[in-house]
Amino acid sequence: PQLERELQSAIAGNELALAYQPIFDRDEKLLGFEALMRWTHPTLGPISPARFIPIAEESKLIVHMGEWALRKACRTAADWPLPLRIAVNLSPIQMLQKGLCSTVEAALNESGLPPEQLELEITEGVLLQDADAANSIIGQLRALGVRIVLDDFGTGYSSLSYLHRFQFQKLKIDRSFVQRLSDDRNAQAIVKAIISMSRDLGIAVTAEGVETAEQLQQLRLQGCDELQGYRLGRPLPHDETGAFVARYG
Ligand code: G
Ligand code: G
Ligand code: NA
Ligand code: MN
Repeated sequence: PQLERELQSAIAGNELALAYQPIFDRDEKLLGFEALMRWTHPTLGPISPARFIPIAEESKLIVHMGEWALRKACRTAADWPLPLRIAVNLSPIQMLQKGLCSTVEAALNESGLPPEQLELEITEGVLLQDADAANSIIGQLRALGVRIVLDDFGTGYSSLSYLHRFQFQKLKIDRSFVQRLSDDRNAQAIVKAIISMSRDLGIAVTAEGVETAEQLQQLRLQGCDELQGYRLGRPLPHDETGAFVARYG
């Protein structure tokens, strides 16, 4: 309750920020960034998203925070000197909130960011919660021209049937599989199967949480389209993204 109250004033108090983690293709060409929310409390210092996102979701503050993040991320990406993509996370609550499409449309219009440069990352929770509503929202968002990405794939209950039932353009292999790649044959088999199935379905695949050269090499060999993780780049503060784009883009 304490943190919840303080989170309420965090946006107005300029305590929220976005960090930007680079995403590369197999040849290490920069494709874009994922926007990740950060909260620096005035006295407690940085508070991990693992702690404040759940509070924000329970209190529905995430709707307001998520809208702020979306607009901020679009404005940032529109200013980069190259047409790179920006991926923004949507919480299930935000996803099912009335007005999401107009919020997305407004963020695109006011920033001037072309819709094809915006990716929205959703998690499977929302698909389980209300599949029909989620499907209709995905359709509306796609009609705006943005891409829909299924995040954290392979965890939870995600079933293969989701992939043709809902119209994702990309899925992200959860980092728990990526991290087990070097010593776990089951993880290797799962990652290989996800990549090959995605290829057959015409869906792009990103591996997240790539931390070692060995993981990177395996994922490349298996034909994973996009790569993200500490090995390739840590989340950067807003003010460093411009120079990063100029240097690596
Ligand atoms: O940033 P970090 O690596 O610690 O992220 C922790 C968790 O918080 C991840 O599950 C991530 O998806 C989530 N997260 C980070 N930024 C956002 C955001 O802007 N919106 C939502 N809904 N979740 C976010
Ligand atoms: O849930 P989501 O996939 O959006 O989570 C992204 C989170 O993963 C962020 O908190 C980000 O800081 C974190 N992250 C990004 N790259 C790596 C990595 O290579 N290793 C680990 N352990 N976490 C990472
Ligand atoms: Na994500
Ligand atoms: Mn993820």
